[in-house]
Amino acid sequence: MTRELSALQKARLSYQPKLPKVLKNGIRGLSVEFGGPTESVADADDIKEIFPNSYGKPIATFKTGSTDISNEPVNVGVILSGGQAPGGHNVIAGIFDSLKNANQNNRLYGFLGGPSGIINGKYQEITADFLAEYRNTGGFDIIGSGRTKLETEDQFKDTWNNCQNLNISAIVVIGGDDSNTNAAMLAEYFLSKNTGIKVIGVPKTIDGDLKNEQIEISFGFDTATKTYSELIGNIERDANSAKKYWHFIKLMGRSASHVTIECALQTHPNITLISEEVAINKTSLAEVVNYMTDIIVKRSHEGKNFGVAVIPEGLIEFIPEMKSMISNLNDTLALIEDDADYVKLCNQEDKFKYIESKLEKQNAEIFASLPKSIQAQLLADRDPHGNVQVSKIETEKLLIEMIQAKLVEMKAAGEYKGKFAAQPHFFGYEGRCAAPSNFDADYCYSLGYNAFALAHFGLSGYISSVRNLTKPADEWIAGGVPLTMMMNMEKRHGALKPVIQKALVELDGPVFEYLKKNREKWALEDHYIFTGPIQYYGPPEIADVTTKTIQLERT
Ligand code: FBP
Repeated sequence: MTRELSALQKARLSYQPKLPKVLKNGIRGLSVEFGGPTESVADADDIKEIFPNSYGKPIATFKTGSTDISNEPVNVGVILSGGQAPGGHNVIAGIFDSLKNANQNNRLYGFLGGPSGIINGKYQEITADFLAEYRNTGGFDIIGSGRTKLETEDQFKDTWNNCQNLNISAIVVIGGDDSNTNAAMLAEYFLSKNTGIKVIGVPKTIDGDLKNEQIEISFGFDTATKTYSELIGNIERDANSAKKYWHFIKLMGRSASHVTIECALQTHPNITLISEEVAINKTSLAEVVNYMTDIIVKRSHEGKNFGVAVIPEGLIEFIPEMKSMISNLNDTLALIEDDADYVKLCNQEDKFKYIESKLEKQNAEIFASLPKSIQAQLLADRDPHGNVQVSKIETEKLLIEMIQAKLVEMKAAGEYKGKFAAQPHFFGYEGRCAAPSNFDADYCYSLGYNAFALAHFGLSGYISSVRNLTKPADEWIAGGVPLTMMMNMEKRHGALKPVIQKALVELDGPVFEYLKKNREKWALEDHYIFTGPIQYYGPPEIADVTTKTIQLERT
């Protein structure tokens, strides 16, 4: 079946992504340099014990050189894992071009539906023709994705069997922090069994929280934040035209507020909440409401009964009393999962009451004070990695409800005379499958190309690293970072587990500093910026420019 394509879609298929100069001659033109041994970001003793074979490996950097390639073809497997992020197809295109450049007989197999595909042995061979219609496109539909956690001996054995069946010598896991934790576990297992199968991770997530000195940005963050910023700008213009609504926009980003802060820097909304700031200041929910209400009232004194507020989706987990309640809730849910008294309850109300009765007193009171809808959202299933699904919690509506109630009180006390009409929004899924910006198209292709190079040099338990990203692609630096370097121990499903540490917004960093310096001005005066849609063609300062975050952090 031939698909109908728009003119832009057709043009994007033939876009040739840029590569760092060092990778341009393929694997043959490379040599690798190593740094010293590395340590995990925290909990070194535990991580070392869990990863005896892969712990402490050095950082690898590719240099121009030369290397031999045997005539023996190699087979590589790839999985897309976790939430969609723009550019995933280009990572696969990069791996494919890199391995075919090394040897036309090399093969690439895509496992279907995420990590479960590699356990169940469901795959699709990626051929040039098959790949052609996915180049530079958004989405993960080429092979699908999933959130299965790889952790049991049986899963590892099945994975090994399936790799042997296809004679696979390297697996590339394209994923976020949890998926790269899977990659680290799998790499350790393969090393412990002397399988010779290498595992390489690729840093994906629109959340932007998989980063460190060597991983400057996770792919998809650039395109997703540009997409949301376009929408926020459109809403700002609508708010400023109609002058009758407050728009409360929740933005994706499960824990960290990188998406929110980047969009704020791009669009200058009137209110920007940053979860990390709320956590450090131990701001209560009531204080968050007071802060927002204060701005709403001040604007109304100037006749402005409208505005735009951006809210990170992870906020609820960073408000201290909510955090403690959610953690108590997580432990309780893990405990009562098989509790016969709980399981037999059919009525939602009875279930809520039962759970409430198991919580510590203070947490039970907080839980009980929340609207029923929010209670139900807090109790929704955790994802396979034990995370609360914050995308399902309507924090924006909770805040609207609480602010509304406060304004009613203030009106009665004669402290507020304005009108408050609010529109809730949630931008998340709108941006995760957008056609990758030039930056993400180039970055992803390079990450994929580089991932095969790392496997070729025999490295395993590494994440593909392409950095120096504020410079033109030619000057990008390619190499690999050991996954154990990024790990620490965290509580999941009620037990301590090794996981990749999320990078949160640094409150003493230049990005937050910029927001802090400007947010008062943006609150009362209107400094809205209308970024417009992503541009794929045109002058580089419009079409190739990347995020404000990386520019502030790296220049
Ligand atoms: P990843 O960490 O896997 O990239 O996913 C992040 C994310 O996009 C979050 O921003 C969001 O909270 C979550 O996925 C939504 O998950 P789902 O796709 O399962 O609804």
